[in-house]
Amino acid sequence: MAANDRASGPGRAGGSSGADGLMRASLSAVAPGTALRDGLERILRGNTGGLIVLGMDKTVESMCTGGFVLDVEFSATRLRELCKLDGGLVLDKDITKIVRAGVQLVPDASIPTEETGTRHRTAQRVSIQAGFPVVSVSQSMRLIALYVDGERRVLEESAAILSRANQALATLERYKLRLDEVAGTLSALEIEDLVTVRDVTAVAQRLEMVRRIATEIAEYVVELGTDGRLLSLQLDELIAGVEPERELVVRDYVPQPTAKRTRTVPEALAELDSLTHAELLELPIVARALGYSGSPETLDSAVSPRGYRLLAKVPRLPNAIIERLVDHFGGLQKLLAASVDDLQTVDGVGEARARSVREGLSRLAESSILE
Ligand code: 3AT
Ligand code: 3AT
Ligand code: MN
Repeated sequence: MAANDRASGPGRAGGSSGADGLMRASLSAVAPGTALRDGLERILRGNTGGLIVLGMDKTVESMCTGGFVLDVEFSATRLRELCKLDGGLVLDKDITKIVRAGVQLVPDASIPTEETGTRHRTAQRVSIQAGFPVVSVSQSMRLIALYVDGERRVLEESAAILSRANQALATLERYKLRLDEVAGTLSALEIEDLVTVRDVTAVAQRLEMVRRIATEIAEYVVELGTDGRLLSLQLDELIAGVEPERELVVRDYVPQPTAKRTRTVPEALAELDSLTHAELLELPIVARALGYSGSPETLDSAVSPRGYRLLAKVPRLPNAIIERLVDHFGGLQKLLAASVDDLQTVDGVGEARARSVREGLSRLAESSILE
């Protein structure tokens, strides 16, 4: 039996959607540590082949001819034994049962496929026609391939994936150091009210770069299954707080709407997300994504933060209160100048909280200047 009999059908994965989401969910279903992957490796070692459809419905049913109708619990060893039969196997979409074995699959022959070999041509076509992932284990080429909606991914050995993932992790570490630097500079400039669009843009740019390389590593983590546990821990540690920080920077600096241009926080976040890699390297383009005019002079113009990002660093301050403080004072400088009494005029801020905000901001001011 598999070391880890986790049944994790692609149909189950939540969160992501669309074709990418299905590919990710399917990669996760065949990742090391799953019973399915264990079964596939057994087929490979046994030097037989396999054609396995990961889901059953009317469409799949109509493609099945011959073979046997089964209703047995899925296990790696059963998968391997049943693949000794000629023909394909059909599992339920949660990979808990084997429902057909030894079937000849007859997908629509008009569906284009660039594969050669009847097994792989069939796998690709079935994945398109049925919409379920299909796995082929090639006997002649000794490899496992996953087909999702016609797209083919060869499953690699963990060692190969890990070596690429570790390179990406080293890059992430470098990016993160640089991000911490520019974010620290921004805090110091905010305290002294000396921020320019350039400083903000540099932080937004670095946040985006960190986020992108982290997404890449997260995909390796999915593909690695249980072999990616350490990688996953390292990733989580490196990117803790990055996603909230990104939103806080945008909330602090998205320009006030004017007649000429308006940009909401979600719009700015989406714009940043949609920049190409080349665009991300150009500060004026990043500034434009944030909602500023993209002209080179804009980069040197002065801006002031609303205060969300620094208030978020004050311990135990609920979001609702942060919101009210920013609404009431309208900017970080006014907040920094506010006395305990001034702070108390805000709804929901009593004396104790006013003191803790006052102290929190003073501490931030001191530590930022020291940097
Ligand atoms: P053997 O008695 O093992 O030769 P079989 O009926 O068990 O015949 P297999 O399923 O093992 O056949 O298939 C063997 C090869 O026959 C695989 C493929 O290259 C070829 N083949 C089977 N069906 C087709 C088809 N519809 N069109 C082209 N080639 C086919
Ligand atoms: P290998 O790389 O040789 O494993 P292939 O694409 O060359 O795959 P073959 O034509 O050699 O495939 O066929 C190998 C086996 O694949 C034969 C049969 O057991 C299975 N197979 C091929 N086509 C189908 C199909 N339409 N439905 C079920 N099983 C199939
Ligand atoms: Mn062959």
